[in-house]
Amino acid sequence: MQNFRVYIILFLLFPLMIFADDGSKLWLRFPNVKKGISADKIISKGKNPTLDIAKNELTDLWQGQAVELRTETALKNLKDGYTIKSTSDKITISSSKEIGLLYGVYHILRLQETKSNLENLNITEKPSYDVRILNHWDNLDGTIERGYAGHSLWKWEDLPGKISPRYKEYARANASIGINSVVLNNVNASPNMLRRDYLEKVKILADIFRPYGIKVYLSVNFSSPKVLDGLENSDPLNKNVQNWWKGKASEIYKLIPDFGGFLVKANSEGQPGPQDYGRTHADGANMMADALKPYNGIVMWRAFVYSPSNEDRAKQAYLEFVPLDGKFRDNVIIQIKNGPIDFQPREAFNPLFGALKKTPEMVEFQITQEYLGFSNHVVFLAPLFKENLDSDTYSYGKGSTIAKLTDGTLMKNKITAISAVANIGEDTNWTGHHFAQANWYAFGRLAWNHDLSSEQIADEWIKMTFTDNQDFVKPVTEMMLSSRETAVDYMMPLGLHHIFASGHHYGPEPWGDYKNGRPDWSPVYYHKADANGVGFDRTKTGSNAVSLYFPPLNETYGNIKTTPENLILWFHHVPWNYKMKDGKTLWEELSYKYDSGVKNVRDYQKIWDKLKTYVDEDRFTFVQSKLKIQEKDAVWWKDACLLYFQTFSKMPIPNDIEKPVHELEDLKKIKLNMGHHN
Ligand code: GCW
Repeated sequence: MQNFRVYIILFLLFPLMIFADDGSKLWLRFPNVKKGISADKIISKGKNPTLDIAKNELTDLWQGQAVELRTETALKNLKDGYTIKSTSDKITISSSKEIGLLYGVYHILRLQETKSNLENLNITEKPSYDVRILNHWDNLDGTIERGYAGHSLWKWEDLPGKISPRYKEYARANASIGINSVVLNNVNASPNMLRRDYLEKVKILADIFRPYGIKVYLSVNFSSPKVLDGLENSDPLNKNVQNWWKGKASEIYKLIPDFGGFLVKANSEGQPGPQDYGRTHADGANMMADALKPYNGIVMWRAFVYSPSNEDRAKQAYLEFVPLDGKFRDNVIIQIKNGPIDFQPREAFNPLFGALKKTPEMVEFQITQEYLGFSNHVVFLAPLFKENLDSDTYSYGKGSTIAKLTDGTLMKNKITAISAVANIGEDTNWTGHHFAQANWYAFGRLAWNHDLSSEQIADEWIKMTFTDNQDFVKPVTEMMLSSRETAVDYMMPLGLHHIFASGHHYGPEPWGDYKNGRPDWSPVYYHKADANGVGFDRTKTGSNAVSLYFPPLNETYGNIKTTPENLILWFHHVPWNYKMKDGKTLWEELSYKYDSGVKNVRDYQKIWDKLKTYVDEDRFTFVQSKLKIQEKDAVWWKDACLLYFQTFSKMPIPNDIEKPVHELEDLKKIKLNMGHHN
C-alpha cells in the first residue's frame, strides 16, 4: 500500500519532471532530440580534439543527413569561418581550421533547432572580429564585481586538482556562439593572479577551453613586479621591471603556449599605472607588449580613465589618449567603453572612436546589468550593442561606423577585437535571469557577425531557449526588442545619465550629492537640475565635449534643435518649458517617458502571463516573479525622478499619467545594503 502511494505520487509528478527546466542548458536544450546520427554518417579525416567535439555533437544531436567535415587550406581568408553546402544526401562543412568545422556544426544545429530550411544550403561565414572576448570581473576570492548570478564559476581553491564540470559546459556554450577568448579575472586585478600557483590553475582552465577554440587572457595589476617580487618600483622604464615582465611572460607561455595576453586597467579608479612614475599609458602598454611580442600575445589597454578634475568626465579618455596616437606597439589595442561615461542605459558614443588613426581600437560592452536592474530586469541588450556599432563617427567621412572602424574595414588593423563584461556566475541558470542569457548569446552572435539584426538574434534565441511556436515567439520578440528602450524610459530618458544610487548602482538617487566624496560620482554632477532646467551643457557654452566629435556631429550635437531628443539632456541644459518636437514641454515629455516605461513593464507582465502554456512551470514562475520586481522598480524610478525633478521645475505632473504612489522623503531614506565603493 505504502509503495503504491509512492508510485501514484511519482506518476503524477512525472510530467513536471520532464518539463521542468532550470535554465542550465541555456540555448543548447534540444528538447526533442534523443540521439543524433550514427558515427558512420560522418565523413572526416584526421584526429583532433576539436574535431572530436564536432563529431560528438553530431552523433548526440544532429537529426539530418550525413555530414562531411573537411579542412581546406584554400579557405584561409575566412579565418575561423566556414562554408556549408548541402545536397539531398549530404551536408559538407569546410574550413581551414578545425574550430571552423565546430562552428559550422553549431550553425547547422541552430538551423535544426530554429526549424530553418535545410535544403540547398550554400553558406559562407567569416567572423567580423578576430578576438571575440568575454571579460570576467571575477575576483580570486570567488566574488564577482558587478556580478548578479552568484559566485564565480572559477573555483580557485579547488584548482588545479579538482575540476568542475561547468568549465567544459561554459566553453561549449561560448563555442556555440563563436566566442573564442576569455579574460578570467577582474580588471581591478589582484597581483596574485600572476603568482606561480595561480598560473598553474589558469593552465588547467586553458587546457579545458582549448579544444573549444578558446584562448585565455588575464587582467594584470600594474604594480605586480613590486608587490609580488619586491622590486624597487614598477616603473615601465626601469630595466628590472621590464625584465620582470619578460620573465613572467616566458613563465606563462611555458605553461600555456597559446596564452592570449593581458587586459589592463591602469591609473583608473585608484588602480596603479605608469603615471605613478610620470610615464604615459603608451610607456606602460609598450613595456607589456614587448614582453608578450615573442609569443604573439597582445595587450588590451583600457581607455576607461578619468579623475576628479574640472574637466568633464566625458572628455577625459579622449584628451588622455589622442596625444598618444602612433606611440603604441603594434600588438596593443585600446579597449574603449561604448560610451564616454560608464555603461549607462543610453550614452552618446565615445568620441575616442575614430579619433585614433594609428592605433587599433576595440569596443567594451557590459553584458552584466550593473546599470540596468541587475539580474532582476528583462533588458535585451542587442539593440544597445547595435546602436553603438552602427553609430557613424564620420572619422573617415560618412559611413565610418564604429563597426567598420573596429573590424578592420576602414583601418587595416592587425588586431581586430570586441569585448564585453560577462554576466555569468555559478547560478544554475548561469546569468541570474533566464532572459539575461539572451545578452550573453547576443554578444557572441554580434561579435561573430555585427550585421545581424537584433530581431534575428532574439528570434534564434527564443526558439532555441523556449519554443518555436509563433504564438510565443512573436510577443516575446516584441517584449525583448522594446525592453531596452523601456528601461531607458523608466530610468533615464532623454539623455539623463548616472542618477543611480551610489555604490551599488541599483535604483534611483537623483538627489545624490557627495560633497565629501568624488563629485564625479554624484548624480547632481550629471543632471545639473536647477530652477531653469535640467541636463549637462556639453556645448561651447559648457564643457564643449561636442567639439571632440567629427563634423558634422559637433554641429549636430552642439545645436539643441538638431540633437536627437533621446540625447538632448546629455548635450544640453534644457529649460523646463522648452518645446519638444511633439509640442510638449520638456517637463511634460519627461513625465510621459517615465510613465510609458512603467506601462510597458506592466504590458510585459500581461504578455508573459498569457504564455503560461508554452513554458515549463519553473521558468514561467521565475520570470513572472522577476517581472513583478521590475514593475515595482520602474514605479520607484518614476516616482523618485519625477518628484525630485519637480522640486526644480515646480510644474504639475500631467493629469493623465498615474500619480506617484511614494513620498519623495521616504524614497530618499531607502538605503540598500549592497556594498561597493562608487
Ligand atoms: O562601471 C564601473 C564599475 C566598476 C568597474 C569600473 C571599470 C571594474 O562601477 O565596478 O570596475 O567601471 O570598468 O573599471
